[in-house]
Amino acid sequence: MRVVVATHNAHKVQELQRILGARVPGLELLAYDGPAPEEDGDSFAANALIKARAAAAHSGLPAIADDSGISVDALGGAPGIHSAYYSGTRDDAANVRHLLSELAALGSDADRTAQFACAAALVDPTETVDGAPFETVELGIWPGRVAAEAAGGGGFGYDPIFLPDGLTVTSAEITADEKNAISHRALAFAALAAVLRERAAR
Ligand code: ITT
Repeated sequence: MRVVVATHNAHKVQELQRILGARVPGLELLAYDGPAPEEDGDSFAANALIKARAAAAHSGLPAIADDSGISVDALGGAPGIHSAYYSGTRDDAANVRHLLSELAALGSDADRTAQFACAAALVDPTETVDGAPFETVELGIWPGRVAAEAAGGGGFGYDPIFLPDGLTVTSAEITADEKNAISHRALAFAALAAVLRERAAR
């Protein structure tokens, strides 16, 4: 089964290859090289569907997309869907610094509870349902806390400051296989893998 991956984030592509490759036999993931749509949805699910719809319309093939981010309770859920540009740039290190300084401004006893979220969308223009392409979206949540300082060289984005519940190290200090077994992306795309497997078997 050939599926277009509607992301321009190379780290996501790597993780998706590992997560989906192990679960969907015969899956061929193709890079999306078309224009990026405006991500103006008000949720991870809405934005994942916007990206998958654009790639499906452009390619005529089933397309999957990931919209994800970190939400910090004490910051009212920020940066949430704005995670990629929280500091005003796409720079991961600048985004991490900005998040740490926003939390520091709340004082040393601020609640550091946070969660990663990932919406995994599939849009398949080869099957129409009520006149529109088939589409579905799955959500994965990874609970944890924001660390006092960055640690670790693995992963990407906010991984160096995310302490997953149950671990004493950040998600940048565990292996790629460990992260891909328990992350928000693993949960969302494991659920989507079941949908892809069922469709590939038809
Ligand atoms: P595409 O829209 O092209 O897929 P993007 O990087 O712009 O790529 P998002 O809008 O979904 O994607 O933003 C996700 C941001 O959230 C990402 O840039 C990271 O800063 C952060 N993020 C998401 N998943 C993460 C993870 O597993 N580890 C660390 N940070 C993550």
